[in-house]
Amino acid sequence: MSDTVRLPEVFESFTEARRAGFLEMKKLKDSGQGVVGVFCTYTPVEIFMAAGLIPVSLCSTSDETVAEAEKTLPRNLCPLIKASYGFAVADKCPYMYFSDLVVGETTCDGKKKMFELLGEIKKVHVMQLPQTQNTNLALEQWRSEILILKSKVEEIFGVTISDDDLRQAIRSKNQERALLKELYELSRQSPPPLTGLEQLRILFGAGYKFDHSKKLQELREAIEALKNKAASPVDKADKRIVITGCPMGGATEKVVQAIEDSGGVVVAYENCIGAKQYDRQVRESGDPVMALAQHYLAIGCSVMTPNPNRLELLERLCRDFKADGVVEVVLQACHTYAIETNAIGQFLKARSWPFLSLETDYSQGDVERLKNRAAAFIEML
Ligand code: BJ8
Repeated sequence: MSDTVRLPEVFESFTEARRAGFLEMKKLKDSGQGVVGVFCTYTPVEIFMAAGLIPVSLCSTSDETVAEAEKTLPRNLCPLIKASYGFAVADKCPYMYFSDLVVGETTCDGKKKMFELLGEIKKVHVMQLPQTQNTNLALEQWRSEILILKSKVEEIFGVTISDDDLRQAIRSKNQERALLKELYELSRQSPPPLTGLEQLRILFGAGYKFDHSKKLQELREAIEALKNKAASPVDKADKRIVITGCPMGGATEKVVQAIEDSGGVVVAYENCIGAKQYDRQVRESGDPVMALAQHYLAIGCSVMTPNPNRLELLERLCRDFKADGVVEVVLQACHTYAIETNAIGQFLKARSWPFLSLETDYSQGDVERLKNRAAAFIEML
């Protein structure tokens, strides 16, 4: 890669954020800062921000502790769940260690049962997430769950969260969403100014920067640097791929690598590392708790039935990013995403977008198979 296409230095700090964040978090803890560990995009993190707490993602993305987890959990379980639990029992995740409270939701069956076990070693609060989106009952239930979470946080941390605190947190988080969206939307260009792997690492790293205003400033700098880049690292002829499916980062970079080693470039992530989190803003007017309830309940995850919002977002991304094809990543034993595969394939076929679904886990044992399948798919585009 020549100097003109190499990413500017500001990006290094995003790539290194998860590791560097360990030390930063230790310093924050030493100064008395409260920390809340979270697992899912449905978690209304504004509640913690409004309370002056730091939310941090606990979803582990390596297979380092899967064997440890399998002493308790079944082998035939999603690697994300096994890794998350494994890091907790093995006491190997500093973010889990530093979390004063862990918040989970009743999303998939595996996760909600894992939270019961996690509750034996950490202070855990589980939000009862409705399984459907478009009813008043579901919205009211989710709003009540957010109010329960708010009370729980106030009680545990001895704070009071006012509506104004919530409005301020909503504005701050919206700024972050807008900047991350602006950044990944630069990949609408042809060729995009960064590879899909670089985009993934920035999106992933942004979750491990705990000084919010500094993070926003760094994102602005990163966007400027990308806009001013003299040349792209991507060949204009590379096939433009939108990724959908389970959350990614860490070990699952191997899928992006396989695509980008085969003449493709990932331009957008529909999943929880990307657009699913940052595409929409929380409404800044009216009752802030209702605004949070409406925003989070509308996330298009396969744990919802039915799940039309995933299709709406996926179609929009395919059009906006001029996709040549869609690759779905399904983590092994994730039944809800695996069952949606067929409907997603039909939906895309009806719109003439080629589709490939890849099942994987956090091991490196299937790298060759992924490469072969990605290469065959891209060759056909
Ligand atoms: S909003 S995608 S982060 S639930 S853990 S469902 S992979 S079997 S992670 Fe998720 Fe929230 Fe939805 Fe996003 Fe499947 Fe594994 Fe369950 Fe998973």
